[in-house]
Amino acid sequence: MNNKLAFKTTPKYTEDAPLLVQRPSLPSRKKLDGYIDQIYESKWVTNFGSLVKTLEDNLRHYLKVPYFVLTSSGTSSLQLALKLYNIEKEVITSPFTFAATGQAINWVGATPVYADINPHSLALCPLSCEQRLSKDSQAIMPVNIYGNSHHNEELNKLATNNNLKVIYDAAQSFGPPSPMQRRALLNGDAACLSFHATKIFSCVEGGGLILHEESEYKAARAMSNFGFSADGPGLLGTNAKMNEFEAAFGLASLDDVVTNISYRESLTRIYQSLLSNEAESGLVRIIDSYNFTYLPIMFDSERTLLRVDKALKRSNIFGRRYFHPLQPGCDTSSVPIALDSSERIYCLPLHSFMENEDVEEVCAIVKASI
Ligand code: T4K
Repeated sequence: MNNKLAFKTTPKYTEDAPLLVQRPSLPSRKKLDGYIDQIYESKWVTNFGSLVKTLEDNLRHYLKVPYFVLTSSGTSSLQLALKLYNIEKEVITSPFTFAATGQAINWVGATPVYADINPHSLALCPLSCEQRLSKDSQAIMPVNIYGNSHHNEELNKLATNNNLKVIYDAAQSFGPPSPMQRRALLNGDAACLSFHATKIFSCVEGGGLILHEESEYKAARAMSNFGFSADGPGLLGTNAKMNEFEAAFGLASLDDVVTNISYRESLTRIYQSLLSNEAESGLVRIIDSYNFTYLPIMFDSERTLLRVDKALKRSNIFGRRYFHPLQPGCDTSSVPIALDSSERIYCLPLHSFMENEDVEEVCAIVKASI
């Protein structure tokens, strides 16, 4: 092979430098170092230090929510919320979600009952939830999939009419206030956010719990710290605290969230434009992600999805089947829309380290292998 040709066919991504579905957004080193210096000066590294308190306050203001508890992960936020309301029987939820949703319910000794999703929004379907109600139903846990929250008002109404708690799995819902964000975070009793490295706002690991009552805020705060409280002992606790280093990462990252979201929005627009012919002819459907954390596309069949995935992998590009398979223990025959969606949904790479040319590269392969 002549050298010119060899150069031309050198792949853009390699095994050592692949294009991944997500990459963490990293804050400025200078800003982060400033916060780390504060930790070294205070010699206070965990157990509600000043950076955790500052980040908790800043996030409460940023999100415009009444009460906010910073936690160690999205999963621990879900567990705390379930424990806070003494949920130990049935929780109706979506089977089309990350493993943590069903696991948190099982972990507190309750039972997830899976309802189907809406084919357009891919979120929990209120009618299907209603059909799953039983004498043991205690809560509904809608999942704000890709940050979206289309049916939350109806779900909240259903819960109120049936005396159920509503705990949002809002792990994917971080973003500045907007109608979609308000619906995602504020309609129910509690909403649980994740600040994992792959989220639009990250503390490396971390999460948050949004509540509406001061008494619940105090209880959840105490429960996140072994149940210790100024009002005396009595609550069953765990260790779900964030530490000062994670809070430093969060504080240094918070200013960049809006820039990150708009950068990802610009990449999303390029994806939409390059795949518009395929979308118009029904070969793919590009699903909205309100805060541009994900780039989910639905193929016409699982066969197409697998063919595209294989072609991308050959070029060291790694999308992900968020979310496939459905939650373990789910009777898939009772949730046909979730099953069908999960077989055809695929998230293409989308993160702050990508350039326009990366999107062009991905789309060229998708178009060629559809
Ligand atoms: N509920 C829902 C609906 C959720 O989506 C999640 C989390 C939760 C609850 C629970 O929240 P947390 O307890 O996690 O706070 C990732 C995340 O770990 C997980 O937080 C997230 N959902 C889920 C959707 O995505 P995996 O198993 O896909 O992660 P992993 O390690 O394969 O990483 C994904 C991509 O990011 C890979 O391409 C590698 C890349 N990556 C990852 C890390 C950690 C990096 O480039 N750098 C990194 O540091 O779950």
